[in-house]
Amino acid sequence: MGMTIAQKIIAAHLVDGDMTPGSQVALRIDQTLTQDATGTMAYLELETMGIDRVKTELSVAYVDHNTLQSGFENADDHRYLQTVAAKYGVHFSRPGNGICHQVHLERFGKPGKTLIGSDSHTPTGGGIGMLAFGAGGLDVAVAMGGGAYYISMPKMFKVELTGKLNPYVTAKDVSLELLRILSVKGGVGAIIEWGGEGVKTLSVPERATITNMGTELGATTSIFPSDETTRAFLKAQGREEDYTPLASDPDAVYDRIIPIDLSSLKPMIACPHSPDNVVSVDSIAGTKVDQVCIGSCTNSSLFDMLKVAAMLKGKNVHPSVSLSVSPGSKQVLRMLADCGALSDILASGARVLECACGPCIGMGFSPNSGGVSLRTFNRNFLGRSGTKDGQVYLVSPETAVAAALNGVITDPTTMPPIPPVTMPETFTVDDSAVLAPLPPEEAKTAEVLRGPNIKEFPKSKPFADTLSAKLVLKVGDNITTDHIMPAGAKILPYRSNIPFLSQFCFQVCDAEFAERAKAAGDGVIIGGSNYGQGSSREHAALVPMYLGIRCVIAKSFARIHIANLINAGILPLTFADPADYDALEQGSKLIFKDLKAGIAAGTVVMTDTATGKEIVLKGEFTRRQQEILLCGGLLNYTKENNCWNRSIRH
Ligand code: MIC
Ligand code: SF4
Repeated sequence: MGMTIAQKIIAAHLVDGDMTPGSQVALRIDQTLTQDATGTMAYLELETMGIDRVKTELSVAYVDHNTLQSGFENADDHRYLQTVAAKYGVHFSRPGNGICHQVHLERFGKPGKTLIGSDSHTPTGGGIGMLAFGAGGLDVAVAMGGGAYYISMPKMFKVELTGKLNPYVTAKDVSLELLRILSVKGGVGAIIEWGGEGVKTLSVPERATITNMGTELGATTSIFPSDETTRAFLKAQGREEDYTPLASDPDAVYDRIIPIDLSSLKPMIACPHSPDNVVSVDSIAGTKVDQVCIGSCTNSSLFDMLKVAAMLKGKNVHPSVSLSVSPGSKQVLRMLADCGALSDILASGARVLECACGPCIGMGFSPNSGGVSLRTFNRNFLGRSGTKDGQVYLVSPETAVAAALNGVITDPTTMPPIPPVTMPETFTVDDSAVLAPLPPEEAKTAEVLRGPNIKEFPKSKPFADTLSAKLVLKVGDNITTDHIMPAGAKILPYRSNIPFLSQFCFQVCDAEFAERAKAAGDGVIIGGSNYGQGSSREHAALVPMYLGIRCVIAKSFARIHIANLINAGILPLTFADPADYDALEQGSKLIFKDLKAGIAAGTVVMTDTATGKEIVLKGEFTRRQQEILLCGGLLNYTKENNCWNRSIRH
């Protein structure tokens, strides 16, 4: 039987397991990336593993999230990351060089290779045919140490593209349309492959926008074929030798095929507060807009920025709109400057921000109270912008500019035409902001510099056979990691300080949660479906663990978050009968008996002392996951078993 692209890459990297959907596979990882907000934890974890140097083909540490430096904290963390990277054999991309996913695509990604990154949008690399996964920091640390990456073998979905996008209809609209069709949980457990005749009409940056937003579908990852368009992109980046063609076999079998006719699409918009709350732009045209933000790892390529500049050229931003533009990388910014497009953007009245995540993660540029903000980003979760009652909509760069010029939501197809934007034959290549690691001999004596912002890693405890715990929080469906552990300018600098962070846990849903959880001792959280969707931040597991949470029971979990819970030694269980969710009340005392046998058997029985009812819970853990849970988390397990050496690279 023929294979899909993803199956071919998995087969070529399989260290352990069989490729039947749902069973565990262990993959050899060629490349890793970290960013600063998750990276400090990942390198602290790497340091405890007792290895001298990373064992991947390439590892890169980016600084792109925490670039405000409103106190010593970020600057200290940057210095830690720079020195730890130099010592352990990791390349360091300096602050200002750009957003990790954009820079990695431009300078390092390779078709056919595996990549894991401590950021959920790592699948952006699928735009050039990489098999790229978002993961928790600890999984990335283990991969840097040469250990395998474990996933449950995904199902294969294919989006069959036909036709060609019309002017002012974009790759972002394709992503939004798929979110409309599938919802934020529609991709869970699946890899989404993009195929069909329509693929060749899409440039690499357009493909990368689409694979980037596969994360919002909950997909394990997304991938495009590697073809002549990929070759041309790599050649223009001065690295044609990294090209390998990749295609699925004609008789490859997919679990689901979703047809999309590119010619029939319209500009789309995701309304507050979920990326799948999608309607067509024309259906809400005329809504007043206060702010427009262009950038983020989804839409900050040169291709996007040139279209933005062409639309803004000779015009002025509407007086009631504040427009920000953040180019995705130094390469993009320099090329905009060199061709004069930057001048067109500046002349329009836009505020040009640093090449970083910026407003996407609430690092500045929060909207006014109740303000309507149109953003070319990938997430519009409640409160993420830094303004709790801000109304954030997700759009393409073209729809964003149309609103910035008119002051109201505007269907961009009604705007005057712009000349077509083509990909350059040569990009400006300047890797001077990527610092190479020290040679091994020098690295041995090099010092890693740590500031007072870096606090001790919290310790988890192994499970006893009986657990008596309080139900400290009950929440509904689609709880995001932004609810569990918010980010933003006020909190993000403390990503290496779990005790400080803990006071903000679940603050968006329940301001008293942290105090209540601490007072309860051992605690349990009850969630609805798709619990933990969104980011890869392991802080959304480490902080609850620090606050005493031992178990999360939900209707279903998001992929990266469930892995992070297990890694942190928190037991994730689902209801055998989802109706049991309704009967549980916050404040109840819950008793779990025969836990060890239950974890091994995949069924745990819990008594709700408020009603006396016995509730059956499920947790189908692999042998390795059972051992991790029983050790009290991956770090304990890895130390006890010296196991990154077990699943070492072949
Ligand atoms: C995000 O977009 O939510 C982030 C910030 O990039 C996160 C990582 C983090 O929380 O540091 C992600 O997507 O994984
Ligand atoms: Fe940065 Fe936003 Fe992309 Fe996350 S989604 S990596 S915060 S730009």
